[in-house]
Amino acid sequence: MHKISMDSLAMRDYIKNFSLDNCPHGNQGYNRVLLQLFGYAGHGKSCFINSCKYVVDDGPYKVYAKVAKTENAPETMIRKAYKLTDTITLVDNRGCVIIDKYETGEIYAQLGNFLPLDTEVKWHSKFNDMLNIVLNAETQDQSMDLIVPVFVYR
Ligand SMILES: Nc1nc2c(ncn2[C@@H]2O[C@H](COP(=O)(O)OP(=O)(O)O)[C@@H](O)[C@H]2O)c(=O)[nH]1
Ligand SMILES: [Mg+2]
Repeated sequence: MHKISMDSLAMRDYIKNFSLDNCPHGNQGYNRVLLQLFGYAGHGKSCFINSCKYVVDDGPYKVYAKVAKTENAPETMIRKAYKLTDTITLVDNRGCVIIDKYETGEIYAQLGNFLPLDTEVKWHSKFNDMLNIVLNAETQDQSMDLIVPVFVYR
C-alpha cells in the first residue's frame, strides 16, 4: 500500500516537472504538449480531465470540464484547453457519434494542429468549409504544439 502511494507521488512529480527542454533531443521547436482527447460521446473524456486536474493539482475535486448527465445528452461541443502544467495541456473534444468521413476529416485537421483551440467542433459536409477554417487558422499565430492523441474508450 505504502509503495503504491510513493510511486504515484513520484509520477505526479514527474508529470509536474516534465519539460520538453529536458528531453534527450531537446524541445525540437515544440513549446507545449497537447494531450488531445478523442472518443465517442459519453465515454468519459471530460471526467478524465477533471480527474487529471484533481491528481496533479492535489486540491479538492473540482468540475472543470462539464460532465454529461447521461451518455445520450453530450455536454461537450467545444475543443477546450485545460492547462495541467506549464508544459502539458489537456484538450477536451466533442464526442464522436459514428466516425464517418466528416468526423474523421475534423480529427485529421485537429491532429495536424490546423485548427484553433477553444472553438466549436463542427463536422463539415462540405470540404470547402473545412478548408476555409484551416486557411483562416493559418494566418493566426499558432504556438508550436506537440499533439499527443489520447483515445478515451469506456
Ligand atoms: N463508472 C464510470 N463512469 C464514468 C467514468 N468516467 C465518466 N463516467 C460517466 O460517464 C458519463 C459521461 O462522462 P463524460 O466525461 O461527460 O463523457 P464525455 O462525453 O466523453 O466527455 C457521466 O455520466 C460520467 O459520470 C468512469 O471512469 N467510470
Ligand atoms: Mg465531454
